[in-house]
Amino acid sequence: MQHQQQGILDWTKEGRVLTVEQKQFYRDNGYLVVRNCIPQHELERYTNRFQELCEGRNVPTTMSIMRDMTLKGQKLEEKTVNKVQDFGDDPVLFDYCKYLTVLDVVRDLIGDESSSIVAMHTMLINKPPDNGKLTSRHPMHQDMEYFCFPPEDHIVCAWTAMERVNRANGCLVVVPGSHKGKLLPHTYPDWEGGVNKAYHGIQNYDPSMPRLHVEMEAGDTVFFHPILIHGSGANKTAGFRKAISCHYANDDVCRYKAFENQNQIVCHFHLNFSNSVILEGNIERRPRYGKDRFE
Ligand SMILES: O=C(O)CCC(=O)C(=O)O
Repeated sequence: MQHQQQGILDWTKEGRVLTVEQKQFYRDNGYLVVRNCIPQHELERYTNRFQELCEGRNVPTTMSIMRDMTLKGQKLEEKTVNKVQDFGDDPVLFDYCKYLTVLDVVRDLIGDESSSIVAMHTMLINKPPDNGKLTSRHPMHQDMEYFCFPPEDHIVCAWTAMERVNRANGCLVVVPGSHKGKLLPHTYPDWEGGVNKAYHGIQNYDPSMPRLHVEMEAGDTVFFHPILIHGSGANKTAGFRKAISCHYANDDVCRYKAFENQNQIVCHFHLNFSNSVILEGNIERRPRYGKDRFE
């Protein structure tokens, strides 16, 4: 991790909520599972709100609701929607990004007590039962493919299981330690049944790399580095597999850089802290070539 030497990330120091061992596990493996981060009643609020969004109720104009590619043209409903993206203007779903049990871990991993943290990218990923085409698979990729606000070590994703996730319903799969490598070239995989929009995968991915299925209970959260190679398998069960996620960046360190590809995302949500209490979270969109955050 290149910025370690700058002293911002001190892996030898106990965090606010993480132990030195947990921090070092993240440093060495590029991911960390924290059990019981989000309580069941909150997960139920997010699930209910997702179901409302699928019915088209009070959908913020800034939000994208995406259908599985094999179900294009079909009515929006829980079994056709595979992703809700950019929920910064949704008061219920955005509560997830402000949840302090998550934010405390985020600050331990990409900053410190006084760091200013921004929520950069938000998703609720729904895997309906696979319809036989395996389109619920997510190819192995690195999230930095989509982001243009380095340095990577000051970005982290929090991904919370909204129900039990395991191999059968398509839990996350990670390649431990792969965050120590570089951002690799990505493309759409050449899969027979097709692949969902923007589900890019690493070109010439070597499937023999040792990988791990991250099985978790509802409310457990995996935090992972944006260079970590990860993906998820098909949901082969009859139930849904939902997860909610937010990518955070340390706003004191990360800066937008010139666009290299059009997939990169430009919008972020400020989280203002005062003694660890969130005062407000509001969406702020920057023009593609915004000035002050530009390198
Ligand atoms: O939730 C999933 O199945 C995969 C999500 C993911 O890897 C991503 O959106 O980057």
